[in-house]
Amino acid sequence: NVRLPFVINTWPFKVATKAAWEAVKNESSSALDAVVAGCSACERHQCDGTVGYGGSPDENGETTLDSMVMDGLTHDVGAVAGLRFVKDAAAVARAVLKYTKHTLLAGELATDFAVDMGFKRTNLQTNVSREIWKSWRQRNCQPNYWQNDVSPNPKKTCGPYKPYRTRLDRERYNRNINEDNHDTVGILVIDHHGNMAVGTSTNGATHKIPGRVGDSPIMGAGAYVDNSVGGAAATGDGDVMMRFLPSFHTVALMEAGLSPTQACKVALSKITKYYPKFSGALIAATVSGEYGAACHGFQTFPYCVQSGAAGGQLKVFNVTCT
Ligand code: SD4
Repeated sequence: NVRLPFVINTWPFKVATKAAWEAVKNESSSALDAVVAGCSACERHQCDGTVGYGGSPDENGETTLDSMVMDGLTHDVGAVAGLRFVKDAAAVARAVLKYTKHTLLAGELATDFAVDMGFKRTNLQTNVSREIWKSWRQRNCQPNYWQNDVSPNPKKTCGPYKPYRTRLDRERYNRNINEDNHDTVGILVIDHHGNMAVGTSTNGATHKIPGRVGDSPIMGAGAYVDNSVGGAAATGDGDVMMRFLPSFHTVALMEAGLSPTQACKVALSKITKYYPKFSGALIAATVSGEYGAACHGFQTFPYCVQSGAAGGQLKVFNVTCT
């Protein structure tokens, strides 16, 4: 098939496209390995500071990683959520897929698994992430956020959080997710044999409450693929998006006959009905290499495509958002 192989990914993360393309170029390589190669390249390059180590510090200043990979041929999935102290989230997600019967491992115990699998335990903080965290703390740990501490030297801590959060709190939190700190890499690959795989990798939302997991490692939300139809991947405000399983929905809509672009638009419109101010985007492709994207809440959404159909040329497209 002259259209193959095929790579599409969110945002102008060419480093991810190129790595996935290089990995899938030769006949023997698999879509799944190419997805991991693409995500791993972004993790190493800290794409936009929102993928990999040293970005999006949580309220304690720690960077944790979310990632999933899914194989469209077998329907196998591996994922990690809130992975601590390990840089290679996508490769660990693949290890979950390959070497366990489980689908999703979370937090510190996912780290233990990763270390058992030979991944290095290391600090994910950098000077940059420490600075982001420090300036956020200075801006946000106002006296009214302090604990009711009557000692002469009250401890300046943020929180503690009440079990409820007001609508206003939530809107303020959602405003933290904007065009400056939003970028999950989501990659979809079709290999020479027509097999598809998808994957995501992100360090989530900046200043998140420790323990928060986004949409990216949740199958059907962050990404989804079915070899007989196609696949999709999402980026944006994961707290909202995961409530609608937009990647699964997009694939279901393509199965019902919609084009990838139409399917992405309809899946997003389901979300905007309830959350008109949310921001997010979807990319999608059918198993025959037809592709598209849609977005809401940003001005434009760039995404990358590299395919046999275009002679292996890497192209960046820009979608205007609703
Ligand atoms: C999250 N969806 O954790 C991710 C972040 C992201 O574009 O994609 N931003 O909510």
